[in-house]
Order: sequence, then structure tokens, then C-alpha cells
Amino acid sequence: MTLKPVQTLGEFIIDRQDHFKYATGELSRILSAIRLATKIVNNHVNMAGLLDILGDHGEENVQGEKQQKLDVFANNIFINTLSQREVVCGVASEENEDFIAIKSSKNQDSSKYVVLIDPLDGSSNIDVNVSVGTIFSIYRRVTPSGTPVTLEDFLQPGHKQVAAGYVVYGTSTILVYTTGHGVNGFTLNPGVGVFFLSHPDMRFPEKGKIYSINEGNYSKFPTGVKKYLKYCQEVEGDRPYTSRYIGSLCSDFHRNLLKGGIYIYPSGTNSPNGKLRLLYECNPMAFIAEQAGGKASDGYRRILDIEPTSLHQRVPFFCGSKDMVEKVEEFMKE
Ligand code: AHM
Ligand code: MG
Repeated sequence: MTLKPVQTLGEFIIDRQDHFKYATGELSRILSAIRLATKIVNNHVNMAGLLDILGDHGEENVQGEKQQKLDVFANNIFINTLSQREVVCGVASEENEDFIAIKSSKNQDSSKYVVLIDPLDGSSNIDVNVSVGTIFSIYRRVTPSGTPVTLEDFLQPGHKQVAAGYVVYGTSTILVYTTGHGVNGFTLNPGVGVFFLSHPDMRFPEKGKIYSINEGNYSKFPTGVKKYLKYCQEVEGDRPYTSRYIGSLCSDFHRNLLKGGIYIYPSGTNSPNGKLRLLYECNPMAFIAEQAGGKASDGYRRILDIEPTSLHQRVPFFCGSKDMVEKVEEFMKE
């Protein structure tokens, strides 16, 4: 076995800094802080059965969902790393009701960026040793630098993101991100604790054969989704497609990105707008999907064009290979 001589994530971030129109190094420092936090979370996820970190934390988050101990741990790690390094002026997390303002000790509120994060995605998988993930999204603030960060800085449509990424803590740990110039994936070498470029210029196959949806909710799905599922299961041409659902958006998305497929979390299930959160889950994944030649919609509109109205707003999510998303949109329109 030989290891490929490849670039580290740290080198890659510095090399690509010029791609970014406001190249001051600030964005690179944020990505570097996120990289560090993911390594700490990865370390704990890998030892989950050996540490007292499995199971319920005993409290519910802002959405009324049971928090797992690892949810709380990962949330603290990301918030502490971003705050202590003073690389952003605010963080909003799926696990916290309100955003957190971060003041710089050197120059008050000097950072121009905010981060939104789902620190541990797919947390129902933790206790059973199935892949979980992290999702992050970065915006430039809209209010002037030097003034206190406001809700307005976080409630921006997804097309304003300057960077987004996800991590899958899986059979290996991979970090995939975009700054709007394509999508690249980096695998963690746990022996040396370094992410190396392993998946350069990732592209969604235009056509796919995998559909990922929680079919247990079938009776509550909109008619368009039911018809699309019937279409996926028909014996015709390259169909029936294959059904694969891990129940961890990062992992389902990652498999579909590599192999071609669609992820769906429609309306009419847990809430009228589905389960997934626009700001912490759908926008970052939609940005990555589009950058990789895929598509993301709420069944009718482009996810990245939705104007957010609240921090924890939910939205139906259809994301993956372009042809598959367009097909399900046809059924939704009918
Ligand atoms: P979480 O961020 O609280 O873990 O919730 C999001 C997750 C997604 O990763 C996953 O695709 C979905 O919820 C699974 O939900 P369900 O169990 O309803 O299918
Ligand atoms: Mg999540």
C-alpha cells in the first residue's frame, strides 16, 4: 500500500486564498479554526463507546428535539474554537436558540464574517456506530464592521454564502468544502492528524440511480413525492433505482455526490415544512451541490434564493443529481 503524495488542507486553503475576492486571510483563518474543531470532534466520535459520551444529554434543543451528549460536546467545541480564535463576529448553531456575538479582544467586533453550524448532524446515529457529520456555512456580515452583530447578518439568502462545507465522520473522516470555486474533499489521516486532498474537483453525476428518503413517512408525503417514488420503483429503462437512507444528511449527500442520487426530506412529515433547517443544513448543502453541478430545491424554488425569516426555519429539501431533482420537480408541479 502506498500513500498518495498529496496536498494538505492547510496548504490548499492558502493556495486558493487568491480565489476569494476579499483575500485578507480572514476566511482562511475561519476554515483553519473549523478544521481544528472537526479534528477534536472526530477524536471523540471515534472513541464514543469508550467515553461517557453516548446517549441523551437529558435536555431538548430549541426545536424540541432530544439533545445527545455528543451534540452538546460538538456544539461547545465549535463555538469555543471559533470564539477563542476570534475569527468571526458571530456564530449561530442549530443547538442554540439565539446567535452568539463574539467580541474581539483586539479590536471590538472587527471580524467581517458570521458562521452558522449544525455541529453534529444525524445524531440519532451516534449510539449505533453509524456515520454522523458536521455542516457549516459562512457569510460576510451585512451590517458595518465594528458595530454589534445583528440577526440581519445571519438571515441572508444562501446565494450570499462565501463558503460552506460538511464533514462525515465515517469509515474515514472526510471534509468537503467550497468557496464558490468548485468542491474539494480532504480525508483525515488519523495517524498524523492531517487532512489531505483526496477528492479534487468533485462533481455530481448528472444522472443518478439512488434515492434517499425516509419512506416510513410515505402516507404523509405530498402527491408529487409519492408519484416520484413510484417512478423510481418502476421497471423501465435504467429503473428501478436503488433506495439508500442512512438518516444522516451529510452521509446520504456524500454517497449521492460520489455515485449519483437524490436526497429528499419533503413537507408534511414532522412539520409542514419538513424537518431540515434552511440555514444550518439546506443552504450549505445546496451551495455545495450547485458548485458540484447538482441541484437543490424545495420542490418548486431554488433553495439558495429563499429569503430567510428566522434562524431555525425549516424547508422541504430535494437535493442531488440535476436530472433527478428536475424530474421530481416535474411531479411536484403537476
Ligand atoms: P439532526 O441535525 O437533528 O441530526 O437532524 C437532521 C437529520 C438529517 O441528518 C437526517 O437526514 C434526518 O434528520 C433524518 O430524519 P428522520 O429520522 O426523520 O428520517
Ligand atoms: Mg442536522
